[in-house]
Amino acid sequence: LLATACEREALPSICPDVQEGELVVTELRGEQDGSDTYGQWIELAYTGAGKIDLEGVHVVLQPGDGSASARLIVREPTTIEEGEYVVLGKAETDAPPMHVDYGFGEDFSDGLDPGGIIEVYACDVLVDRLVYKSLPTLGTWSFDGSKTPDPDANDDETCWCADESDEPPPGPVTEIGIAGTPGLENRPCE
Ligand SMILES: [Ca+2]
Repeated sequence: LLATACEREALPSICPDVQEGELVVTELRGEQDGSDTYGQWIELAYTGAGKIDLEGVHVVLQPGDGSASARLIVREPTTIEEGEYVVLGKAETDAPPMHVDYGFGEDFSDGLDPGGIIEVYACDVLVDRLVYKSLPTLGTWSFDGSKTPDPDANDDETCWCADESDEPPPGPVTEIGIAGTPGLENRPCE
């Protein structure tokens, strides 16, 4: 068998209509210490107008140690409306948990690197790029919720903080761990 036999093919024909800066990385949840079922995820805010479908969006994960990058692809229709957030989670595509909008576990089963670079592409448009240095192992790395999600402001590390709040997301509690705010506006940094 070829080493690449298990890799799924890209979807080059789908170019989502997303321009530079219209999707902004707002929150990251990496590997946790202790009991956790929320899992790892990447939250994006949509800063454009109307409603878009993210199918075909590629997210490239470049580890900070310079090792090989990974690529995950949104392979199913995943809509997001103006001012909303979408959560791409390391979960099964067919059965993501409630707080995950799209599960990328079939593309990428490793964990998020503790430090690295995340690039969001719509075909050859680099929509957003984030460099992060050290994900918290309790809760999430969170863009300051007192600021409007912005592709330039999120380049400024001082606009980020760890969200370690033990307040669960609204609704029935079905998961264990320090959740952060998946799919919701972030908490303000203090
Ligand atoms: Ca959030």
